[in-house]
Parts: sequence; C-alpha cells; structure tokens
Amino acid sequence: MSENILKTNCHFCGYLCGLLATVKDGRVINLEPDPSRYPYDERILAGCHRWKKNLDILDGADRVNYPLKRTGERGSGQWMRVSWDEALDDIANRLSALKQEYGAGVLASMIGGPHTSFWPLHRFMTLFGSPNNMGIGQICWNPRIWMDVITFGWTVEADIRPETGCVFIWGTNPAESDNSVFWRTLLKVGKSADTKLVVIDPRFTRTAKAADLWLSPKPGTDCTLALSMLNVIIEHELYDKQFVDEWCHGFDELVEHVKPYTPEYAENICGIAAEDICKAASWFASLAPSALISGRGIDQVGQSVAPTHRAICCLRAITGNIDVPGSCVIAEGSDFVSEADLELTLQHMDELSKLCLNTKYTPLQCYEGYKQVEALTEKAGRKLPVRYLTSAHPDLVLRAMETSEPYAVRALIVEATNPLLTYADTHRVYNALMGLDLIVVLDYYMTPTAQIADYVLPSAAAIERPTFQAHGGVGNIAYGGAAAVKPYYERKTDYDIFRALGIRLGQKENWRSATFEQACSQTLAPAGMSWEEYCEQGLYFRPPGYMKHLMTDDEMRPFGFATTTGKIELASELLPKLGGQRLPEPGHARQLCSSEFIAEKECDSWLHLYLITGGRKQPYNASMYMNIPSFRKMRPYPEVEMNEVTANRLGVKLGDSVILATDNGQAAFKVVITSMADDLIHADYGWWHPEWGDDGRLGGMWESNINCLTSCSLDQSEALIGTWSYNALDCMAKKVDKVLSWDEPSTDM
Ligand SMILES: Nc1nc2c(c(=O)[nH]1)N[C@H]1C(S)=C(S)[C@@H](COP(=O)(O)OP(=O)(O)OC[C@H]3O[C@@H](n4cnc5c(=O)[nH]c(N)nc54)[C@H](O)[C@@H]3O)O[C@H]1N2
Ligand SMILES: Nc1nc2c(c(=O)[nH]1)N[C@H]1C(S)=C(S)[C@@H](COP(=O)(O)OP(=O)(O)OC[C@H]3O[C@@H](n4cnc5c(=O)[nH]c(N)nc54)[C@H](O)[C@@H]3O)O[C@H]1N2
Ligand code: SF4
Ligand SMILES: [Mo]
Repeated sequence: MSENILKTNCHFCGYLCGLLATVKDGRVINLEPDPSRYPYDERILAGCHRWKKNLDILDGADRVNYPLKRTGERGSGQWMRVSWDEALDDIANRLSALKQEYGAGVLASMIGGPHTSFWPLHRFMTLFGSPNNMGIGQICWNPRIWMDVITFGWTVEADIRPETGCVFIWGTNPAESDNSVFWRTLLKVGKSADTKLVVIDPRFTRTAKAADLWLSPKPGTDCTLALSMLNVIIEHELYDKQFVDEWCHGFDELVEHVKPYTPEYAENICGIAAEDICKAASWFASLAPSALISGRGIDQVGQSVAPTHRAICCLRAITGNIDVPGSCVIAEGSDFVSEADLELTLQHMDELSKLCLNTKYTPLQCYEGYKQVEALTEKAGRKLPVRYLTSAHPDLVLRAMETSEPYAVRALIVEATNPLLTYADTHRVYNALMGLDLIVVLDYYMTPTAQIADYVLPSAAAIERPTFQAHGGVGNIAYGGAAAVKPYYERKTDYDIFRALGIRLGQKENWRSATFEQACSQTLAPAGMSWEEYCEQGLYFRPPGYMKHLMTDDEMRPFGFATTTGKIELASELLPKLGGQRLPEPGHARQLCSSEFIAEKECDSWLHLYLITGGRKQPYNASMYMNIPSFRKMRPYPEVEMNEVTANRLGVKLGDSVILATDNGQAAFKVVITSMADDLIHADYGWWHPEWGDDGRLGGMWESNINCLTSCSLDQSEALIGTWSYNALDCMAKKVDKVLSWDEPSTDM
C-alpha cells in the first residue's frame, strides 16, 4: 500500500507541536517535525528530546493494548484480557448498583496534569450526579485563576513584547518545565539590554542563571516579599497615580496595610537583602510595561497561596501593568464552546452542590463559591470551567473512602494520573484505594496506580487521537490537530470510553457526537473555523485586545472590570463574604514533622531541614517517561539537591544516598550539590521503576517517592481554596550507606 504523509501532533507536553507522520497500512513508520504549524519554530523540536520517542511509544512493548480485568487479589498482578463490551458492561452495572445503594456521591474521580481533554470525564461525572472529582485544581492552576478573577474580573497573562521593560519570573523554572516557546522568549529577554529579568526562586535554576537579578526567598515567604515590594513602590511614589485613582478600589487601605512590610522587615523574613527588594520593586514599577509570570513555586505553599497571589495582583495593578501592551493582559473568553458548557455542569449545580464535600471547608473552591464568582464573570459574558474550580478536596474524599462520612465513596475512576506517585500522602492514598469496591484506571501503562485497579482500560495516545488543547477555555486559544492513525490494538480515546460508559448509564442524549473528532469540531464551530482548517494550521488564536476596561456600552459607559465595584479590587469586596480577608496577609508554613518525631530522629543524628519538592526536570514529566531507557541514562536517579553547607552538615557528598522522612513516611535520594539557601533541600517527585513490571511490588514506588512524606490534610491547607503544600515544608534527613535498588538499574528495560 502507498505511503501518506499526514499532519499530526506530539503530546509529550502541553505544546502539541506539529509533526508529519509517514503512514503505511495504518501504521506510522516515520515522524518528522512540522515547523509550518504551531509553535512555528524548528529550533523547539530540534531542542526537544521527547518528540522522537513518539514512534517507540506508539507501539511500545509496555503499552496496555487491551482492556484488563483483575483476577487475583488487588495489586497481585493477575489480569485477564476481556472485551470492551465485557469491561464496560460490568463497570456500568457495578456503578449502577453502587449508586442505588449509596447515592451518586459514591463515585469519585482523579485526574492529573494537562495530558488530555478532561471534559468528557467531567461530563460523565456530572451526569452520574457526583461532585467528587479530585485533581490538581487546588495546587496547580486554581489559586492563580481564582485570585486573578477576584481582583481583575478575569485571568491575566504575561504579554512579553519588545517594549517590555521588566519581567518577573516568580516561582517558576521554564528552563525545565517549559523548554519551548516561552523559555526561548525568556532567553531573548535575558540577553536583551533593554529588559530586566528578575527571577524569584530559592534555587539557582537555569532560569535564574539567565536573570539580571535573582532573588532567593526562604520558601513560602513570597507574600511578605510582594507586600514589601508594594511598600517600596508606595513609599517612593512609583505607582501609577492616574490608573490607581481611576481604576483601583481600596488603595488607601492597601497603603496602610503594607506600611509594616518595610524592606528591612522583609529581609528578616525572606532572607533577601533589603536593597535587592528595593531594586526589583523599582524596576517593576519604573520600567513599565512590566510583565509577571508565576508558577508552581507559589501555587503549592499551603496557607500563603491565596494572599501571595493577591499581593502579586496588587503589584501589577498599582504599577498600571494591566492590559497595556507588553505588560499583564487580561485574557479573553473563548470564541469556541467553553469548558463549562462542554462539562454540562452549570445545568446541574444544585444537585451537585448538595453532595459537595467542600462547601463547609473551602468556601471559594465549591459550587456555592463558584456561583458567587460566576455572578461577576458573567457581567463580561464569560464562564470559568466549573469542575476544576470546584474539584473536591482529596482530604475529604479520602476520608469518605476511609470512614463513609458524610457518605460512602466506594468507586473511583482514574484518568491520566498516577496518584500513588503524584498525590500527597501516598500511604494514605494507597490504603484508601485498596479498600474500594471498584477502581477503573485509564492509562497507557501499567503504572503503580493501574496495578491496584479492578480494570485497566487502554487509552489512545498522541498521533492516534485528535487533540484540542484549550487551557480550560480561559483564553481564546486552542491548538492541536488530527490523529494520523486509528488507535493501535484495542486502545480507545478517553472520549470514546466515557461516551460508551455514559450511554450504558442512560446518558445517551448528552453524547451526540459519535467520535472525539466530531466533538472537537463542534466545540470549534462557534469560532467560525472548520476542523479541517484548524488541523491544517494546528491553531485557533485571537489575541486579546488591550485596555478593554475602557471599551464602552451603548450608553458610552466604560465596561470597567468584572468585579463587585467595577474596578480592580486591591481590597476585595467578595473575599470577606466567603470568610477571607480584604487584603493579603501571609499564612503559616506547613510542618510535616511533629516535635516528638523531630526529637526522636535528632537523637539518632538526623537533621531537621526545609524541604521543597517536585522542581521540574527534563526529560521527565512527573512519573512519566521513566520507561524510556535513553531518558533514564540522561537522569538515572532520584535526586536531592542541597548546597555545600547543608551537605557538610549532613556529612554527604555528591552521589551519596540520603533518606528523607516526616511523620507520614520516608524516601531515598542521591545527593546533588547546587546553589541554594542553607538548610534547604529540594527532592525530585514522581520516581518509580517501570522496569520492575507488574509483579506485586508496585514498580518499586515505595522507595524514592517523595509523596510518601507529604500531606493534603485540610487543617493546614489554605482556607478558601484548600491548597496543600508541596513546597515550604520541613523534613528530617540522614545519610544512608545501604545500596539502594537504583544503584543497579535493571538492564532489561
Ligand atoms: N519537564 C517537565 N516539565 C513540566 C512538568 C514535568 O513534570 N516535567 N510538569 C508540568 C506541570 S503539571 C506544571 S504545573 C508545570 C510547572 O512548571 P513550573 O511552575 O515552572 O514548576 P517548576 O519547574 O517546578 O518551577 C517551580 C520553581 O519554584 C521554586 N520554588 C519552590 N518553592 C518556592 C517558594 O516558596 N517561592 C518561590 N518563589 N519559588 C519556589 C522551585 O525551586 C522551582 O524552581 O510544569 C509543566 N512542565
Ligand atoms: N510532591 C509533589 N507532588 C506533586 C507535584 C509536585 O511538584 N511535588 N506537582 C503536582 C502537579 S502541579 C501536577 S500537575 C501533578 C501531576 O500528576 P500526574 O498528572 O498524575 O503525573 P504524571 O506522572 O504525568 O501522570 C500522568 C499519567 O497519565 C497517563 N496519561 C498521559 N496522557 C494520557 C491520556 O491522554 N489519557 C490517559 N488516560 N492517560 C494518560 C500517563 O501514562 C501517566 O501514567 O502532580 C502533582 N503532585
Ligand atoms: S515541546 Fe512538547 S509537544 Fe513539542 S515536541 Fe517537545 S514534548 Fe512534544
Ligand atoms: Mo501541574
């Protein structure tokens, strides 16, 4: 048969770079970069290790290719291949029976990072009647989205342009986490004499190396740092007076509020020289337009998360760095169908709200909180996705699994996540899951989580499924394209799986599109672009306008901002109604070690240190790609980073092994010496050993899994959203001499 060259996409990270697939007899025989499509830059693919592996992964020996049903004890590695009908019929029957016995809340779901379109799962859950979707909401995306929306009426993006005078990179390390379009833009900024690049990160990352100024705060002290910058800008009258007068609400309160946060006070708390705080603050204000991008470093700091983001919003606002070209620009809603409409959740808010576990505990991150914010965003005709922003708190869902309080949760669907590695408190997650009646995992691989499932359903991956990446619809951008081939073996797209289950459970009316491609095409339709055109270009994008608050209605009144007061809310009118504060106050850092535990370990010469976890590293993605031998050669071991001083205190050198422990558990890592604060360590996350297979040892995931140490307990989480901590933590550490299994990586990977 003849060969065809077809346009398709890599999906090894969120960029979905264009690829050209040579297809013969329904199989891909070659892949090449396609720089004619998004992100339009051959250097990105040339610099990326991952896309070339698509071919191996498409037909990798370790892929799950058929539906598998557990036959032995949970986690014993005994499976039987079953047909799709057998699997889906049985799952649907069991879910029906459970719902009948315990109610719709009996089913929970878990999702992960942006690996796929999650709205089909969300639609399925909504129609089933359960609000219990867990995910990364509270710790990855929501804190920023919530606080932007509460302050400005919608989300804000950095608009780095040649005229941008200063860029703040706050708690993010795009050199490792992005390594693509954005990182290339920053490298240019770093080299430009006209733009100052400030990186705020406790570690001297590759991004920090490109900066004009590196600020290294003690983890979790960023709110104080931001308040202190506000103090400097106000004291030195560097703010944009006209913009503040016309468009900011609560400035006088802010002035009083930040008075105590002098740079000298912040120096003590944050460990950054007062002079550097003044320098960064005055650059941001005086070199406007200035842009600011934040990341996981300040999204995952527990109690301080909301106030830190609020303080950063105030920093953008009073310097007039909002909606001006080259500054921080308010995004647009999507022209295509919004995530909220795809989920169908808005139509079912009342039933879901009744079962929502969060309402009493996290008044913003719940259906009632969503409704209050929606009343504001709808002024501008925009809708936030519902399911991410109301996602259930894992502490509450795990408790419902453990105790059946306030009602029983007995079944779980896991899509595109590996919670035994990536959710907090692995021992707790493991025990809760082991006690369930039904676990269904949709994945490419037999991950540790898949190994304890009742059913493992084989998902179609990039190249064999269409892609439509739309960032939850909070911007007017979507990218991706067509599948090059039909799914290999019996794999199915995630959409097909939820549709098939939904139809079995009486949801037929709501699954009219027979394929994911049709569903994507209909999603795009209101934007006036055909699916074919989108696949051809790999992109739908309409850049946001500027100064949108000045646009006028029919009566020539400016629209302003979609907040309670119509202005940017430095002092929030909404947050106090939800039990929060008008102005940002720093919270306390999470302690993972009790005083008894510290005392006991110190007697045995362990050291008590500060801990941050999960800093991104190429070529891995969380727990993914450790099955690729060439990647394992590049980065063979789970690493713990520290500086010389800490290493000396611990009595270790490069390559030594260290055990880290908290009240919750322990994990082992190899030492790397780097530049960071004294007594601070950083540990990798997501480590397991896919080469160990499915033999009951759960891929060796107990050995170097940092989430054995962490916790999502609500008592120390942020009060409005429920954010727990992966950064700004503490742990005990000690050198170990035992040869860990990863000293001798298996040769038969
Ligand atoms: N290679 C790779 N890329 C990825 C991923 C991956 O797993 N691997 N994951 C993807 C996902 S899901 C996400 S969410 C993004 C995350 O992308 P980023 O937000 O860029 O995450 P990191 O690269 O971990 O960078 C966070 C930085 O915050 C710093 N930090 C820690 N604590 C603090 C603190 O208290 N204050 C400040 N100011 N900084 C702090 C850390 O040292 C770290 O360098 O990356 C995405 N890209
Ligand atoms: N300690 C600590 N914990 C953290 C973090 C941290 O920094 N430190 N970061 C947190 C953050 S920001 C995030 S986003 C999460 C990430 O957590 P996860 O998303 O759970 O991490 P991954 O290891 O990338 O798991 C993705 C799984 O989905 C599968 N998969 C990939 N694509 C698809 C698909 O299209 N369909 C299906 N069905 N399966 C697919 C992969 O094979 C893999 O097993 O981890 C969080 N946990
Ligand atoms: S940048 Fe991301 S999407 Fe693009 S080729 Fe690399 S891994 Fe694939
Ligand atoms: Mo994430």
